[in-house]
Amino acid sequence: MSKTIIISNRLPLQISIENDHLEVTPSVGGLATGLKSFHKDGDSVWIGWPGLTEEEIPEKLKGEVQKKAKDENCVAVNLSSDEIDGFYYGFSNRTVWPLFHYFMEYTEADDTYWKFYKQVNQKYADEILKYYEEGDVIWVHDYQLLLVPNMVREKAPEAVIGFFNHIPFPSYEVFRTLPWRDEVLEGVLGADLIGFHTYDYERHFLSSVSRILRYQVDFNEITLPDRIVKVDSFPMGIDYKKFEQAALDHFKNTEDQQSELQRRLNHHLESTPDAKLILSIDRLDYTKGIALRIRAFEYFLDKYPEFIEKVRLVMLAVPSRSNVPQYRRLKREVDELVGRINGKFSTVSWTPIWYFYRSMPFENLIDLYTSCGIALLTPIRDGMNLVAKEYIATRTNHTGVLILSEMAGAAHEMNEALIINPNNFEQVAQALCTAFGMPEEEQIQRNKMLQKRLRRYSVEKWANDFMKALHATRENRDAFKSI
Ligand code: GDG
Repeated sequence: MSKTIIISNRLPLQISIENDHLEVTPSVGGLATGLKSFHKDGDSVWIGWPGLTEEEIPEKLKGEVQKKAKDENCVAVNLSSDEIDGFYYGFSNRTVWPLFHYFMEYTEADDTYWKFYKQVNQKYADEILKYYEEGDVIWVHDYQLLLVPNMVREKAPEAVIGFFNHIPFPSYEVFRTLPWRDEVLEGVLGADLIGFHTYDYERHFLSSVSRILRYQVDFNEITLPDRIVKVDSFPMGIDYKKFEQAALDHFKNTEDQQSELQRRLNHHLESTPDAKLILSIDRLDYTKGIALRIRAFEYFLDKYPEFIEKVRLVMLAVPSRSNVPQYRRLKREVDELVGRINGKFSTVSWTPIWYFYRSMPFENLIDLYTSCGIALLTPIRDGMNLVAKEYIATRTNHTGVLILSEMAGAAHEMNEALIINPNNFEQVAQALCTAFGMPEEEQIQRNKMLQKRLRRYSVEKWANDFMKALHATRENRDAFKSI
């Protein structure tokens, strides 16, 4: 029977060593969270890195890692610490990530990183080929594996291969600056179907293909000498029911079943009339606009001091890529900003920002989503932003206001949110005032519309739509051959 082979840089599980034995925990992050339910329900194998380098795994536990992965229908790719440095922290996160998010000043062009990127992409491709059988469908994910589709195609020309890019694809003027632009485009074009979150990213990709490689592009099809490649947008959804149910269960908790975090959140809400909590959740990443958000919050408190002691920004920043200098600098900047603003506005009974620099268990995430009447998500660039969708899914009484940056892919589908430009502090402050004053009926009306859409375009539908379109390319290929 044919199966789906999913490939992403990281597995949906993270393996670590605790007291000489292996611990398995779920991975945090958009892709893992989104695809997990698709993987769980279907006949698929997931290939990726489990989170430990070859050097970190003691000899006697090596077989055990593969076994733990296999229990979850996963295959662990072995990577050395040099490979992780050059491929992951290097080319993926110092070259592609900043460039694709328009941070050109952070983008490094380093031959060694590129060499590792090719080497590791080949490792993933070889791993796929070990498991690939005729009739299988291969689904490659994200910017760390841009060369994999063509590497697989070279050895398995008949394979049906899909590629999905979870981050933005930049405009041609930005993409063209990459020294290895031809190789990267040719790598992705090994796929039969290439998917993006939005039409804009799709358009940017097509324009780069036509202007750099000079292939013929008709609407959303690229004609290669031997094949046609289809490009389309598939906005990724969430496991709506899971978030909705978690929120419903959360409200059933009796007081002694509540988490310490929930009790603290309740305390703030109960101790001040008209109090509101403003939530933000992101990986600590310069693309997420965390520092801008804190500055905009300062602007808001300066301009509208009547909100002092009434409002609190609850900010969860999940540690990420701390081996990359810009992330370490951002951590310092955020620490300083939070300290300065808390110092500036705090009163004896109140601090304006609650800042958590850690990853929280899912239950606490639900505590935050359900307790905060406003969510303020201000990325400078974001492929989609699943947090925005999760926040709306957990608002089971339909109240709450989402303030969302227009630079997030999610803004295209979430018109009922208050859409802002994160660089415009005045606009952010106005949106916060609007959110505070928004009548409950209006909140309910907006959220019901958002919820209806999110429920329909769930992650399951996203994966099925992509898969359906990928299967259809097989038929198109046969038609192309018969011309
Ligand atoms: C990339 C793209 C695109 C966060 N903190 C915790 C936690 N999370 C979960 C959230 C959410 C996910 O992580 C974050 O997803 P995002 O989409 O917001 O962001 P990225 O990680 O940057 O994801 C992004 C995505 O891929 C999918 O294509 O939307 O644009 O950058 O699901 O719930 N989960 C837990 N504890 C935390 O502390 N358990």
